[in-house]
Amino acid sequence: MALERTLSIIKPDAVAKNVVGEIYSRFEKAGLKIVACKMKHLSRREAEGFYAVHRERPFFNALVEFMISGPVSIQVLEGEGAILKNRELMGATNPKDAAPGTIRADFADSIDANAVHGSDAAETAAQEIAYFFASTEIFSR
Ligand code: IDP
Repeated sequence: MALERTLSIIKPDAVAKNVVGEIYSRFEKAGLKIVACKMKHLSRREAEGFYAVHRERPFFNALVEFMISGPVSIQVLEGEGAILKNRELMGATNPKDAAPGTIRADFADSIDANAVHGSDAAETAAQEIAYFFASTEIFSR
């Protein structure tokens, strides 16, 4: 498996629940290394730009409102097969469908407030990482 990087966001609901460290710990225990991180309160423009692919979806406005409702923790995770590994740790988009022991099963309240974001493919990972981090802010091994 290839060494990959993926973008992870701990969303406002999980930051408010004070489980940032618990979620970081799950990444590290799964062999993912946090090679960049920052906390940020997204502007409307930043959230709309990040989720531009969903602009035509009925939930777009609610998603943006939620993402700007409080600070988020944004990180780059690096490791073998990091993109899929992070998606497995996260669990299904709707926490009702998320497998037991996944981040969303344990910490998400609803499909809107679902605790975490993770890139879904290599191309989107590269775009999403560049959206939030300069290359000088990423500290690889
Ligand atoms: P993902 O976060 O699991 O990759 P996406 O389909 O990319 O899921 O959707 C992005 C985000 O938009 C989801 O995490 C969720 O917060 C929100 N979302 C997706 N589908 C719905 C929906 O049907 N209703 C409300 N919010 C949704």
